[in-house]
Amino acid sequence: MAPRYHMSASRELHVVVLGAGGVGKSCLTAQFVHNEWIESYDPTIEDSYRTQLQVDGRQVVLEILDTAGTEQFVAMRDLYMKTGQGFLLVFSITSPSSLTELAGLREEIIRIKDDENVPMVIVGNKADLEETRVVPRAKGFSISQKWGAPYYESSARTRTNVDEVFIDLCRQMLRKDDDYLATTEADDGGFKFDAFRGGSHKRRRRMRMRDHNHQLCTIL
Ligand SMILES: Nc1nc2c(ncn2[C@@H]2O[C@H](COP(=O)(O)OP(=O)(O)OP(=O)(O)O)[C@@H](O)[C@H]2O)c(=O)[nH]1
Ligand SMILES: [Mg+2]
Repeated sequence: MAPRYHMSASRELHVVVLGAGGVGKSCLTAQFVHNEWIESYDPTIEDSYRTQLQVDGRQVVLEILDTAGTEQFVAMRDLYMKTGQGFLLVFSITSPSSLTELAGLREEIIRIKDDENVPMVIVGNKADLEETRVVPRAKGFSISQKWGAPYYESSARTRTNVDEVFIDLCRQMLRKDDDYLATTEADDGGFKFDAFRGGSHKRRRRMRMRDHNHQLCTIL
């Protein structure tokens, strides 16, 4: 039987937005949370936002951490990679090095969380700048397939695919949580509460096998 206790309650999910400096992390977050476009560039140290939304009829509270792309501000990385449950890996389609940088970030997340199936979405931002595109859509897509994560091209300027990337990530995080709760219920044959989500290594490894379903490329 499906666990009833978390279907009605609001779920709190921790999202971390990562990527090189200037790719549009703050603009994507500001569009998603406040529906506003920011033209100026003010490098982030670290900002967090809290917002509520419905995903597939379920109430979700998102805690979004907008991180620093600039090297000098990255000291907190380990900590937020540990606490984050889902990651938006953002690059700019106008900067090939920003895509290259994502590989290292992804490896770090996997290492720190000791989990190869962390919810992630790969985002090629600034898709409105088609005339200065240097990363072909096919390249972004093939990397995301290799990583087993969905790929979206977005524009914070035109608000294209902004909601979609956050909602996709929410779905992945909810599914992972549901899987975990179902696994612990099946293991122990009884009622388990959310507080058990931290889980043991053994359980996390088992979940890895169950989560392998992304082949998505979403274009404009
Ligand atoms: N044309 C266009 N410009 C964008 C887009 N997203 C962001 N920008 C611009 O790019 C610059 C940097 O955007 P930010 O969102 O501050 O970049 P960031 O990734 O948060 O940068 P850091 O905080 O330094 O890591 C700003 O001038 C934005 O206006 C986009 O989708 N299209
Ligand atoms: Mg920023």
